[in-house]
Amino acid sequence: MKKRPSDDARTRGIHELYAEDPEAADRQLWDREVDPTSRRGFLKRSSLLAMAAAVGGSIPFADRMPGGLIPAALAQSDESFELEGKDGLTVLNDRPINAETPPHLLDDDVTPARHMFVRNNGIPPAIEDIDADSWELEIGGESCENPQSFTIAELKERFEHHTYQLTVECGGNGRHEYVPSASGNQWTTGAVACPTFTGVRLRDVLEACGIADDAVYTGYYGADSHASGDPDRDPISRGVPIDKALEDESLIAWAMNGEDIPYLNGYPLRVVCGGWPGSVSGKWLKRIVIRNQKHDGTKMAPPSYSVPKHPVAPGSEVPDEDFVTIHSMPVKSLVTFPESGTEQSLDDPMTVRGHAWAGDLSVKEVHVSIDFGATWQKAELKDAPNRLAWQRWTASVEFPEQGYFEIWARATDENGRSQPMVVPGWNPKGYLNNACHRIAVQVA
Ligand SMILES: Nc1nc2c(c(=O)[nH]1)N[C@H]1C(S)=C(S)[C@@H](COP(=O)(O)O)O[C@H]1N2
Ligand SMILES: [Mo]
Repeated sequence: MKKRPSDDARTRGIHELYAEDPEAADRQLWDREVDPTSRRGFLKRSSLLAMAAAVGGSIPFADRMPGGLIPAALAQSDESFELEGKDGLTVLNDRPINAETPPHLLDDDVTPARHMFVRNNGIPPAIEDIDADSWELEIGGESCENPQSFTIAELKERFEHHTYQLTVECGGNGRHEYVPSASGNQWTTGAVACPTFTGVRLRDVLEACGIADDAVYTGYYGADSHASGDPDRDPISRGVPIDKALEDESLIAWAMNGEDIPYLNGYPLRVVCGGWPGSVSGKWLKRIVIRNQKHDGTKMAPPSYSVPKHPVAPGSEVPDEDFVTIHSMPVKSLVTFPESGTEQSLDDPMTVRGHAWAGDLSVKEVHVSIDFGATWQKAELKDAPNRLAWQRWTASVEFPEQGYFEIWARATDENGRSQPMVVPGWNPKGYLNNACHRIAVQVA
């Protein structure tokens, strides 16, 4: 898909680096991390968008700002860098913008928009270029019998509306714990959320456009552009096997928690396929293709969103043919209350709670431990409000004496698989870390 040509300051310069050494340019753009507490070097190659979001408004003279300048609004403030519309998120990278949610801010049953993480692979469409009224979604591809376009109003009018609460977790959530470390955003635990999404079934729309007998896969294209500014490159274009696309819960959504989808989460339209790596849920959705082969868009090929077929020793080089694409995410849980570091009185039992999820499966049990996994007590676990939503768990724990304790949580899926207590199988890109989450408690 052709992208809007980029002619502004944010991409000048990097073009030349791309021409000389595309890999080095990619590394610079994708892998640079920001220490959110220092802000040193924070805006070196930052986009106008990130800067505007950071200072809380547009910057009329942005094209005159020297590279590397830290806006005074940030340099003179002690507040940590905040994204507009997001509250308390930790920014891992500002170009592209990537921000995760501390666990205690994920305590709500339904994740509020302000607490949903942001994972951008490229530069989102400029907000002033987005017009929801004229936005068109195109359906095509070689296995589409009757390609068509729909405005959002037409989608709303022609198809039944559905609302589901859906777990979206980045495949790289937990990456920071792998040794040797994998390149990419060093997500800790916060690249997961479970808001509600409202839209139409992907199935209904694809069926209206005719799914040919040879259809095996779908692919999406969004309106964001590649960080290099190259209009012929997509930042990401992934998809799912046709069976996953045709599930009841796979949506083309225009609303999150009953409101417009937040800009950074894909306004005005996105696809959501819960339980799979977040990367299959395309934001700023412009086009869906029905494919007669596995989709071959950007970041479909290994090592992207792929893991070795067989366990490998940490640090191994894995040839492309030994990778498989990640489908369902593994069983996992979070302790969302209390916040790690809490002080607790020895006299009182403590309420602990969180969420558990298991990709396409449901969670059967959650256990908690206060003695580093030596003994476990069963938590109360609720059913999910619908398939592919996380499940609330709660436990009451009593401490035997004063001192430093950790609370560990471990979920088990319907097939009997549990979370590992240590970091699971190393893989080159650091995906699928579902090790038990733990929090610290001081009992006095
Ligand atoms: N168009 C587009 N869609 C995208 C992405 C992107 O960069 N561009 N990132 C993907 C990835 S890797 C993830 S984990 C989810 C994150 O969704 P969120 O940013 O709304 O939390 O969006 C996915 N969809
Ligand atoms: Mo992701």
